Amino acid sequence: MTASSGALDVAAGALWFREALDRQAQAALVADIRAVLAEAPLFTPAMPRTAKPFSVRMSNCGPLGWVSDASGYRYQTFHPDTRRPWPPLPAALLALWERYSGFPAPPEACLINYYGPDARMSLHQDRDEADFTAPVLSVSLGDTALFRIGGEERSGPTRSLRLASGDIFLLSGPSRLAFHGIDRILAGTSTLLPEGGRFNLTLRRVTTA
Ligand SMILES: O=C(O)CCC(=O)C(=O)O
Ligand SMILES: [Mn+2]
Repeated sequence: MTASSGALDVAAGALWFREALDRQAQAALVADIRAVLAEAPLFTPAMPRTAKPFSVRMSNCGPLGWVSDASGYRYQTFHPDTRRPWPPLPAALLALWERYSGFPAPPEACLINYYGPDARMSLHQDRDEADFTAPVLSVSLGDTALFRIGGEERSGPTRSLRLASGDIFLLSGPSRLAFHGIDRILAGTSTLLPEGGRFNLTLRRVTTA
């Protein structure tokens, strides 16, 4: 298949694959993520300079992981608390990248976000990577999220989408640097996670291929 077959074109290069993963595939991914988190527990990132804590908790797998603390945003090879290397990328995530990314080189990082019922993520661009020709591939698991997406200008128009469990979203091409964020989580909309809330996984290239 081509990268865009079956996708809803939200904007040029912003591709929404609704219900890409069935319940069994979602549950298998959750098991993979729980195994990662047993080695690399969720941590609470903080804003650069102000050190204000994020409402989203995070971890990573793959050779590199994204972290944020008072000294800034960056990718690094190890967990900020345990100092141990990030666990490897599960095979199922590598397979999703191969199927949906349209990019020849494998992902180097998977950022794992966990949103409790009150977590949100303000409007931002993903721009800590060296190569914007590679897409960012996002997988949603658990409660539905109100996702906001605009263009390359922070002040430009935005639209709001409901990302549900099993949806895949690709920020690629002209939308690779689109502003986006999570306004809120719709608690109780999924039974996938017994504890409630939402995992979002984003697969990224970090270096130039
Ligand atoms: O949770 C989401 O769907 C988006 C996450 C995101 O934008 C990020 O981690 O950079
Ligand atoms: Mn992002």
